[in-house]
Amino acid sequence: MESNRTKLIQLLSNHTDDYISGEQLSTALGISRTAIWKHMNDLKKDGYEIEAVRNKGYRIMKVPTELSAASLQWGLKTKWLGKHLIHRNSVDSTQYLAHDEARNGAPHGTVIIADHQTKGRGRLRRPWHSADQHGLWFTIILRPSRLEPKDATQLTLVAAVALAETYRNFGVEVKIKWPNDVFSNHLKLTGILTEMQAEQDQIDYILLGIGMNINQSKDDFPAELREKVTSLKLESGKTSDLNVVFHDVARQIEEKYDTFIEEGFERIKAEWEKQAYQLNEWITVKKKESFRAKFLGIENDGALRIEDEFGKQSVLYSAEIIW
Ligand code: BT5
Repeated sequence: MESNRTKLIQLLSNHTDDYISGEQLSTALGISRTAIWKHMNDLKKDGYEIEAVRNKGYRIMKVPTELSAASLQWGLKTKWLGKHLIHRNSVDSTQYLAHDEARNGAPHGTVIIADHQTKGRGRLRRPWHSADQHGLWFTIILRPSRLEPKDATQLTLVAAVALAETYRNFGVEVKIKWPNDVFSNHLKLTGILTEMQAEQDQIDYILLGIGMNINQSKDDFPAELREKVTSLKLESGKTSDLNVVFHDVARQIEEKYDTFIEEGFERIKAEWEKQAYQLNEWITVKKKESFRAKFLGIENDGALRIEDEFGKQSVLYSAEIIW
């Protein structure tokens, strides 16, 4: 379900060094030249600088750095992820909007993204701080046709491996903390929230919610979080264009997801373990009671394997870990 707008963005982004005529655009999209002209005006409103030259056509001179559906799709080199994309300046939570969109039939790969969330949330309804235009707060709607509900939690780990790849591309080394955090220098850089709607053995949709701290300084975080969190800027020393980071992370997630669906979890698991936070170290596991255990790795289904002080091994599906 690619919109004309998406197709137009793609055509224009393939022609940044030369002009593309209104005629060519209208043939490629199957819409009138007037409709093209209207789209161009919308792009200008989104902050694009467009040069229009008689007898030559259009050329984009400058792409905005603010987030918009157009800027997020501009230069997006994915096959299916983000082809359908909804951007809002402010939402309660991209997860809520994604649930609504998914229930209304939004296709696989739909991205819901916002500059700001007023009720961003983590697991167990913990709040997620989503500073305005300082991070990427987005949810991907996935409709895997060949995945059993019991394996859906693996997607959190798939996403974490993809995120680690993106941070590396931006010069930051990270560790993945089971089950859903990406850490840098012992500070939380990103959180992942995976939610599923399924009936018996059939997944209807999965929402992969990702919160990436990008351009925050320490003061942009509430006081109670400052000692525990970090951002790409704090780690790399550079301010990043949110659009550019999104393009990279979308590609990484698509690639890892496709590998996961086609080849299964094995390869992702190996990549995950290579970057695991505190692998083979002692951690505190909090269930009914707290106990010390050594973190040995993850299972094929994504569960956590530990060994207690007496050498007894066990597998955890959900637990609070004090790292
Ligand atoms: C998570 O939960 O880490 C999952 C966060 C997912 C956020 C995304 S943003 C897009 C989408 N829409 C949403 O509404 N949510 C998703 P959890 O493991 O429960 O961690 C939550 C804890 O992280 C909080 O209790 C805080 O201690 C801490 N925290 C809150 N905001 C943070 C931030 N911006 N950066 C780092 N840590 C934060």
